[in-house]
Amino acid sequence: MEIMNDEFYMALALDMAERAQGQTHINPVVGCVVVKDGVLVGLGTHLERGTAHAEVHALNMASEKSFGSTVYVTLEPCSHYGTTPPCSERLIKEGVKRVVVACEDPNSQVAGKGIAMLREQGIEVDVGLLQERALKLNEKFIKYITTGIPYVTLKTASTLDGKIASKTGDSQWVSNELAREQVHTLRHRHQGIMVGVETVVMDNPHLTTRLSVEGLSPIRIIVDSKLRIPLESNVVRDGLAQSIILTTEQMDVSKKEQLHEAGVTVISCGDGPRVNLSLALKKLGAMQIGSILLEGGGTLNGSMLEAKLIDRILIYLAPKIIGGINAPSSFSFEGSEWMKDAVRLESLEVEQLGDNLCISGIPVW
Ligand code: AOF
Ligand code: ZN
Repeated sequence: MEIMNDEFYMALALDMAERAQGQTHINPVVGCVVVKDGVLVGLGTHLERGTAHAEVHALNMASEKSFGSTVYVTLEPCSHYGTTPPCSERLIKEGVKRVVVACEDPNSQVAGKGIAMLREQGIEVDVGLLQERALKLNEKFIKYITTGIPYVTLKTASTLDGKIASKTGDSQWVSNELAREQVHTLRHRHQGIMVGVETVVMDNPHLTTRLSVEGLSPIRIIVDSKLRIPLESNVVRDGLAQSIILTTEQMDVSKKEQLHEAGVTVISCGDGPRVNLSLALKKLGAMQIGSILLEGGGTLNGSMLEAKLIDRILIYLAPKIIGGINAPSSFSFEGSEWMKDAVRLESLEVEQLGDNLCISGIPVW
């Protein structure tokens, strides 16, 4: 049985925020719980960018019971006039007694000012409860708001010998159904999904989110330096989500026109033979794409890794060995001469999904 204490309520606020991942655009996910005289009186979650913040929903529900209450919030209440007025001001106006905050808001417009505003008014503020969980929950938001560059999660599914397809190119399926459902949840939680043109040519995927419930499909981003993409491919024709093609000045200009007519956005990233990936991420960030799920193949995964543009790596491992000297693998790049130069992952997590494993970690650059 859960013991009732501060953590009990903060965990509820975090649970609510967790369920809203993927639907707040570049905004963070935030949960808020209001407790008065030993009972829950208000609950709120930020649901969509441009609409009420978590605290506002929770305080509206608590109404006059907000006075003298304790408020649990997963992110520092804001202090700025954004789309909505500052939450700190609202908490002060309602006369709350105590505010428990899981983590500071790294947005430079807030960054401690919200907490300071509350303390100046004599409200007791405790910061840092379940902080680690709160920071992980908003890792995408934190990267994007502090750098303007999208957070990139690399996902790959391979056999135990690191292959993502057989020597004939057969890749259906490497991982099991549970793992594949988790990947669709990941798609819902990212604003963009990125693949290389080779994947489009080989598999003609839709790159949409397909779950037993409805989900949000990410913007499809295809890296294609020469505009080799077939005009009849699903990502060009299906109209199921927006598509962006990243290319170079060496692109086929007439093809660009045709893609444009099909409703696809074509962005030139440098004049080299290959797409300048760090420039590409800057441009996507400027378009308010704050998170990208990178689904390879191996060449693009390798290039993104070499360019140090990956924030998290998720590897689904199926208990299979397929072999094939030329069978494609998760990461295809020049590679290091020495084991000491390998890219290492830290903050490792391992999850078992039936007979598959998911290994997740943060690359150390
Ligand atoms: C909070 N509670 O529920 C959220 C906060 O575009 P706006 O006006 O919604 O402002 C977004 C910024 O506000 C965002 O970058 C982050 O700093 C903060 N989000 N703050 O007190 C919330 N979603
Ligand atoms: Zn706010």
